[in-house]
Amino acid sequence: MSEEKKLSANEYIKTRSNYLRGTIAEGLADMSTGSMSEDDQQLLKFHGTYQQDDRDLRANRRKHKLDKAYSFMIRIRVPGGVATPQQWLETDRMATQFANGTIKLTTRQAFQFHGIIKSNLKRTIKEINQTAMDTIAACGDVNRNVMCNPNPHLSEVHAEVLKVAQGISDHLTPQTRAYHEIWLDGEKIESSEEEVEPIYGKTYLPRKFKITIAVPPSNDVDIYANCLSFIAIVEKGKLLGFNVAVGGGMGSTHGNDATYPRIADIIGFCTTEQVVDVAEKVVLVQRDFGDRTDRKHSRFKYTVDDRGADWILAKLNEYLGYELGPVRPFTFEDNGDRYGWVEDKNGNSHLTLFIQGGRVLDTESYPLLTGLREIAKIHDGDFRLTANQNLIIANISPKKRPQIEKLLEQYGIKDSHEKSALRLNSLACVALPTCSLSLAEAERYLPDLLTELEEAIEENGLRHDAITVRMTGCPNGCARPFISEIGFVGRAPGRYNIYLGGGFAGQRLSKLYRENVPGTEIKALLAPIIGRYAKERNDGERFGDFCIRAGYVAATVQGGDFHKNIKPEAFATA
Ligand code: SRM
Ligand code: SF4
Repeated sequence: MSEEKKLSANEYIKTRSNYLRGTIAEGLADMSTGSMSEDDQQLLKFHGTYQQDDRDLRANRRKHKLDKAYSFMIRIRVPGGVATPQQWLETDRMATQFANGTIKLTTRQAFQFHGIIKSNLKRTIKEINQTAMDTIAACGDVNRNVMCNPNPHLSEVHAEVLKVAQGISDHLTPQTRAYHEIWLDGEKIESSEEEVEPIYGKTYLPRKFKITIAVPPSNDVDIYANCLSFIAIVEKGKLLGFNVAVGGGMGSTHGNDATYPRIADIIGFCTTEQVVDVAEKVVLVQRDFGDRTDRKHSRFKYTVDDRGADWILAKLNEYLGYELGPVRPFTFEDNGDRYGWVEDKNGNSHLTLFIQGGRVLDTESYPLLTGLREIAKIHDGDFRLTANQNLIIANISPKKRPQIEKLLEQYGIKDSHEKSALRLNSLACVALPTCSLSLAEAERYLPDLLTELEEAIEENGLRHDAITVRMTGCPNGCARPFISEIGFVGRAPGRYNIYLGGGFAGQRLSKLYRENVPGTEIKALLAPIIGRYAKERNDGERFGDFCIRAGYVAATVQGGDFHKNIKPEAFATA
């Protein structure tokens, strides 16, 4: 990168932060305001929390000359998405006591709380740590929550792969004592000379970094959207090692073609023993060569695109001191979850529940939070968060299953997945009212839009045909909309860009089909395409593939052509 270019403002904030301390401790103690200083807001992300305000209340508060209704979002790391019943119960308690009474299951297998006021922030983070979970590096310019295929019925391989995910997570966790000092009343170190941050250094990474591990044929963790992915290669039930994929990502900005989503490149193979080393060295390549001058160009996907996957592989081999092996064959079938009950060979049962928008809460007609609380009280297995914002009640012993089935019935959770395959394959990001970047609704609107689209689905006999559909309130892509078959991306209040043609297994990017469409017109636009798909599809043809064959959109081969060839000739037939 050009040396004359000025570093981005965040680089200076990190440099002068004394390993992420800034003035966070002082800011927390200042009760004259519910907010934190601008610089500390950036640093707080590394500690797993974001300052937000309730956007539903903004206009009214402005009218009455009141400050914004500030509160904090906390993200809890759950490597591989596995939580014990005790951790679930504590998460539920804190959500009710300190947050807005809901638990958000995120698209990266983590928990989120919303609506924590400043005076409760420290106490909540401290109590999270008392449950053997943490929030450090849940956000910020570091490696985030490491994802992993959560299907426990693949128990032997899964257990091994999960251990690998947790190993990567531990190895890449920042070493600064700041987290302990600020939140856990840990002893203060005398001077920053004593501080060691061996992997990241003083300025950490140029931008956030994301790692995942998939076990084919399931791509439920969406490896193509991650900075670094490991694809388990399993032969005859034995884990041989992992293919290594680099440079995926979703974020883009409307109207800025220099930003685009990108599909990861698969560059080699490593053994299980090498994984942590490979993860560290890929992180070091990004630390040393990522763009620190422009945060819109600083994700690893741009480093890979600018320098080329071959260059990255050569540099990685140099950092490793050995070479990755050749890529091994594998197949992904889909990127969704498998709902309902499944039993493993040990006789334990696992139930995957559909959690709309990943939001666990009680409503009058659906007391999900309470029901799961009662289940957690007697559950002798664990809970697994999926990357599709769903929940697996896992490893239920034969003894407990009848009791759990009774509770599922009592709280109306039993049939959580008796829904159209369209809905079961849907994802929505948080968006309004908490996300400061959202341009339109997502989590609060997608359920209703799906109800409208389900009319077209039912009319055409497609209730059981899976089509992936994802909505985000802005093009940052938190629900990975650019690799779904139908993507809705917020453009302005009530208006969305519609993207079509993504790959069913998350292996291909979509393409813009229509821009800035009012929500009220979406069904009319999509119903004819759904109708033609039902009548004209080839055997086994997926909706995304059909949209390309029928000429609604051109195929997007790689991020660089995401904005190109928007209108194929056959566009007019839509
Ligand atoms: Fe995200 C920023 C929510 C997964 C790309 N994301 C945000 C913030 C923190 C908004 C902000 O910066 O102020 C959102 C908080 C909303 C709220 O009120 O809670 C937010 N992101 C989420 C979650 C909760 C969405 C959800 O509904 O589940 C997901 C939390 C994951 C986790 O547990 O760590 C979430 N975000 C993702 C993903 C999906 C993934 O990682 O698989 C992506 C796309 C993949 C990628 O990173 O490329 C994603 N989030 C972004 C971006 C765009 C980054 C970029 O490359 O440009 C931003 C904005 C930014 O970083 O500047 C962002
Ligand atoms: Fe917010 Fe945009 Fe992410 Fe949705 S996609 S949570 S609106 S940043």
